[in-house]
Amino acid sequence: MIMKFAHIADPHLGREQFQQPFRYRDYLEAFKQAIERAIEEKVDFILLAGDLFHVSKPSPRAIRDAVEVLGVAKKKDIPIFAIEGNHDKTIRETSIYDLLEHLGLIYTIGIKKTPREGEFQRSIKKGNLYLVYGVFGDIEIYGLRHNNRWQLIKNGQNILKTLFKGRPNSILMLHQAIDYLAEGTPYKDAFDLKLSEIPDGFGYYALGHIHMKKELKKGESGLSGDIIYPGSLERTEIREASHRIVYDRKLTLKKLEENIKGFYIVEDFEPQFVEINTRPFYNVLIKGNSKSELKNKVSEIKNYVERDSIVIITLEGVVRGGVHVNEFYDLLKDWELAYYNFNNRVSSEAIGVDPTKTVDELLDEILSDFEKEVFSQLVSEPKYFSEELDNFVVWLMDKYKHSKISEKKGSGEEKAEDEKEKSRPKPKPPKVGTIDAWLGMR
Ligand SMILES: [Mn+2]
Repeated sequence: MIMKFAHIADPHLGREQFQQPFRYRDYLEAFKQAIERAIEEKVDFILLAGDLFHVSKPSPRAIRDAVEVLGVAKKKDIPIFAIEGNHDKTIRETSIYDLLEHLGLIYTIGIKKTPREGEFQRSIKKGNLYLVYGVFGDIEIYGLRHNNRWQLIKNGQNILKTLFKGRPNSILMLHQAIDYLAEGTPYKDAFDLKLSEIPDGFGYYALGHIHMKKELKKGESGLSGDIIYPGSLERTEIREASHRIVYDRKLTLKKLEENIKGFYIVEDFEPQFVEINTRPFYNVLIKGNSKSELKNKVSEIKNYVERDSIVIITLEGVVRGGVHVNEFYDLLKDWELAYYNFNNRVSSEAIGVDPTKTVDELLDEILSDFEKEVFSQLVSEPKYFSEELDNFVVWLMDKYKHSKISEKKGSGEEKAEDEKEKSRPKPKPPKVGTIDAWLGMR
């Protein structure tokens, strides 16, 4: 039997990017397209590799829309196997995924308090808990919801390699950033796993989390299967733009083929990317050394951007007295764009920094590795950061042994947490070094 499945990741349903209602619809439309294309392709099942929703408590509207789209696959008897991502996981016992599972719309896999046994799910007892995995014919689908690095690698023990043993007809689904594939993404310095930490033996590795399409063929990684990130279904930040315009001396327009959006159809473990239609998104850089030069150049962009697109313009240069973006808004108001905005990087005079350096490079010089680590974790995990603070500190101390970090507790960080977080009981410290201790913390 030829086995065929769809691998979808990071729909982020419910997100209203730029606080624009039309972006809610764009994100939903992208998800609908992916599910419909998967059905047209007559897949046997669908993998949903995390971040179905943008937040762990989605709005009633986002839940309703998700139920409707997932219901289309259910009507065709196509099972959907899912894991929670960092955006939609919760530390509570039930999540929105449980509701969807209860409605028969998805099958969740990972560590559970109760076993699942049925046509598409099996369980293996692990201590007091169960490792639930998906089954379709002779295919087995293993996976875990998103975990932080300090949860996956504890005291040198690799939880994934302890939990999972691959077989040729099995799939491993994870929502994590792998260092080797994180180049050019926000996870470059904040990866969760090294390539060497991925358990070998699976026929396919279905990843989510990195929002750009990435492929690592088995021949290149030395692993038994391809590692694939389909990327998010919609453009979630400026670096995922569809087009780049740079207007310095002359104007250049480039379609960013590497930022193509879509998902994978995988036939007998051979992945094939399927593009979906998304709204054009222009990342524009305009350089000039007077207000009038900048204004003229902004006006000229009109001939290069499509109607109903998103346009983000960064203004750069040295202008006496600086510029205010308010003076530029009116220039674009008749272009019939869906949304536009400006970043102002114009300085009023030459300042003592190297103008050839990017903001990222400058931050790189200012911040220590330790500070960068803390910031990146705070950005990607604000909510759970405090819950796992103890483990995080241990992991961090280990990583930066040479730096002198005070281990004193009860610092300002804890006071800054909101009341709800404070009243929530802190997790009991785990007995380190055993898989049961790790599972017991879930
Ligand atoms: Mn995501």
